[in-house]
Amino acid sequence: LRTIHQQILDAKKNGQKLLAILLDPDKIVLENIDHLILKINESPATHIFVGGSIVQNTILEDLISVLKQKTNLPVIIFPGDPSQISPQADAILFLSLLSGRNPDYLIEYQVQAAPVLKKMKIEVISTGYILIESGNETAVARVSKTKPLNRENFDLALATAQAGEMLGNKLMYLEAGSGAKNAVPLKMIQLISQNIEIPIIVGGGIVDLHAIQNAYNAGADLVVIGTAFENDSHFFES
Ligand code: 1GP
Repeated sequence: LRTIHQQILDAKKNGQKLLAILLDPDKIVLENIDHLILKINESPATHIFVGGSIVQNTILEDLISVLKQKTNLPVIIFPGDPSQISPQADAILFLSLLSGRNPDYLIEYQVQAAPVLKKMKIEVISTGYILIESGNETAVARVSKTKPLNRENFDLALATAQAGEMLGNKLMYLEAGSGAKNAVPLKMIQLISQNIEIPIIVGGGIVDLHAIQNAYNAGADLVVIGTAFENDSHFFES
């Protein structure tokens, strides 16, 4: 059985682009989940990400178990903090917030999570997480108390991504933040994708199908759609 990481590498090698729908357990009403699942199953999504900056309720477990029962897509935890771990998920993005200088999000939470993850069968995927200034304050910046990278400082963004790759990150996530006014600049995606080997995830503020395609053309291997699908479950039909 191929790991999810291996599947992402294979997709990149074969030029197949990937798409994740991000579900924030805090915003899901489980009673309405059947309709949502129908729409996910009709969509071109290849992965489901589950997580959020602040997940206050305990429906993470319930949500993942429904998703595992009713879709065939791999469910990957995209955690905001170490409380967002579930053995039912297929994998977890083991994030380090490389753009910030808050030690909690660089290593402390990883230290807390490691022994918990070690006891589970879950696949752990080391992922560099780079937050790019988006024109509005997003939850990631607020909750992590870190400053995003300047969206015009391409050299710094590239150096950050390369440092993450050298540290052994298996994926690099370029993030504008959920509900970002401006998505990650296409030229930045292009520069980074041409200068690192590992697959690139891009998300935050991508609100139409055209923008998804542009991100792919710039070099994104996997695009994440959260808010746009949350606001309109018919998003992928237009
Ligand atoms: C946020 O990248 C994801 O972490 C998705 O962002 O909600 O803006 O699609 P949106």
